[in-house]
Amino acid sequence: MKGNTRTRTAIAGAVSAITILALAACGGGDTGAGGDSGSSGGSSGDTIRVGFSQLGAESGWRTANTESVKASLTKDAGFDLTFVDAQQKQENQIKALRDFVAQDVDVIAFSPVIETGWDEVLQEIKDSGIPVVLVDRTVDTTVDDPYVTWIGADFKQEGTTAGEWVKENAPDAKIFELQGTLGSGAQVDREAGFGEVVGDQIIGKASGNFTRAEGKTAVEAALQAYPDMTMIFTHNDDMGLGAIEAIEAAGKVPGKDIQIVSVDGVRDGLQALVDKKFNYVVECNPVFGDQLADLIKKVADGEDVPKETIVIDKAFDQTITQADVDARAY
Ligand code: GYE
Repeated sequence: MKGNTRTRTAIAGAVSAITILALAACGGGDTGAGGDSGSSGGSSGDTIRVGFSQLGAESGWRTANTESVKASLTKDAGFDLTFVDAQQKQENQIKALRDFVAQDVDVIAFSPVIETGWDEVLQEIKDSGIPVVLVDRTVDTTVDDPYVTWIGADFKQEGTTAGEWVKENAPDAKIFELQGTLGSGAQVDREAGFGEVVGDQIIGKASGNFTRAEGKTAVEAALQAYPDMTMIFTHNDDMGLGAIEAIEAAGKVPGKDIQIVSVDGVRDGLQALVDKKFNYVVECNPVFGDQLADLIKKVADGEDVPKETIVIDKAFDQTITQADVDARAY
């Protein structure tokens, strides 16, 4: 049901405050309850077998997220990780999830490429008794209580933050919206948040599937279809970088003739901001492997975890410096 996604959005603010405190407590206070992995109950002291279905490798964000997950779920940290890349295909993810059930892993983690279409496999996982940790994107399902915990960003807030910058800095802009993978949590919620603030300025939309190549193609077509556009709101940096190529090929100046507002904040995106080709970037932080590892450990041990952990984002304008970009870890 829609409930999962909508509920998450509605209580995001309250949950993030609670979660930040919880994370601070874990980071600093490992001497107590969570720290003694050798002697307490559950799977403490044992290797935790994790099946992780990553949705793809479509963007700089995704690459950084995969690296972060792999760097945290290591053998040394007590994990036996099976990592499967679904290449942005839901059927590949469903197959991977069924394989994890057959392997009887301790915990299944996955980042769903789109929100719907998971009912059957989520029910199968539930029947197997294996706990699910949902990562990054969200699901929209009829299955009751489909996951133990979710970690990711507040996509709707990211869209709202982008919209507020536009409202303040370019209230007359005619905007083309470059959408991510249609039906993905990141697309649905960023679009909703942005639309609530500056929906009346949008003159057209099309999807670039979160990739640079498809973003470029979509903008080539949009430049023909909407010759009066003065701004692109892109749901990620990679598509925005493709947009730069299309705009320059059409003899226009990105960042001036056509402003670009983006989400993610990967190094190439921030470089485009320093180069004045992007105008504003809302961060979506992909580096949460350590928090994920913590959650998975607790889930495997049967400890209580928050239903949601919201990863904190920032935003950048053109005052960012080259030194800031060079210091970026991803
Ligand atoms: O913004 C985009 C990636 O789900 C937050 O997916 C993620 C999005 C991210 O392809 O670059």
